[in-house]
Amino acid sequence: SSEELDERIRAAKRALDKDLVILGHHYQRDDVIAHSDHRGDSLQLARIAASLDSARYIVFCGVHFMAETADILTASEQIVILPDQNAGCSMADMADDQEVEECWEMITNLYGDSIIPVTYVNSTAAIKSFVGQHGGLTITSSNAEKIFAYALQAKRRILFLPDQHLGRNTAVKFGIPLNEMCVYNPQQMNLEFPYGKGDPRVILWKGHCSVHTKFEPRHVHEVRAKYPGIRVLVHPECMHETVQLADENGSTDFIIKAVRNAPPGTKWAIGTEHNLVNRLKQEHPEQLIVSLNEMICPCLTMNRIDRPHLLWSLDNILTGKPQNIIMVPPDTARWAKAAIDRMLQIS
Ligand code: CIZ
Ligand code: SF4
Repeated sequence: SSEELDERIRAAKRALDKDLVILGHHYQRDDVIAHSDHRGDSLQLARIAASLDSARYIVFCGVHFMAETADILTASEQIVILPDQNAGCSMADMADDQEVEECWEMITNLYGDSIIPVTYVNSTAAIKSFVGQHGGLTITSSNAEKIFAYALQAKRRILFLPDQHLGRNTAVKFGIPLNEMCVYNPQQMNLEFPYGKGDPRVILWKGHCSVHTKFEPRHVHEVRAKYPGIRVLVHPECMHETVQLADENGSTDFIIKAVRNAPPGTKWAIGTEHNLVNRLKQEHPEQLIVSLNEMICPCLTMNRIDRPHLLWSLDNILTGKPQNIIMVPPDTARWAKAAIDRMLQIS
């Protein structure tokens, strides 16, 4: 039964005691978050992972690239476990290292050494490593503006991986015109100029989040018609046109704080992952909170992590046979860490 499952997870946690830390991303199911020792967004969890020097086992309830980052930032004797190996991220999987090599060759032929590569943390360790090797750095949605400012000072152009929307929305905040952004299409191996052809300052990889792109401009119009005075709050992984119409946009942490700091009676339509919107709804009954798109599903890969997988992971540790260990090869990890460390120093 459900109570039995919770009790078995609690018992396993007690048995492992200080040897275990469970990290939970804000997009996880409520019943998994209930068992996490720390919850956070990807930047917060990366920082927490880096500070955990005593825990031998880190069970990461989130997606694959986040567990890779935790492995990169923790000591070599610490073991990072992802309860379901199939919990990937469709956005991260939209850029593979071979394709990025091809892109880099093409754009450096066109624009010489005027380009700095920047990758969203939602990318594989191999992509972070490529970026680290080419003098670039990682970025999260909560430090995007600081990192962009740094990158634009370092070079004339940015190659932004793998989320075109976060890249475009951040570049707009810097006053870069839409026609000075192009999109690299890895299937066609060419540059597209969806908003007209200027001299590109930002080359956006043609990737997207399958969850956040489901919030469309029409949803903003519909929700405003239905709830007069409602504030629309979205994540910058949403399309530019949606972000432009919203009242506010920002990272997971920004969204949580905006709600936490709002007075009772505030009305919000939130455009981000379903589990997080639902949790905010439960935690703030004094406000009216709706999803910007009520038809949306949770992030399917985040949702793969459930209590049976969590318990299975803990039981495997207890029997001395940990499974689903995430181990980034040392060479990849070294360069990926260089890209992450540059970001952590700046943000
Ligand atoms: O996976 C995502 O979409 C996000 C926003 C992760 C994070 O924690 O920044
Ligand atoms: Fe990836 Fe989007 Fe899911 Fe985040 S919400 S893990 S970016 S697919």
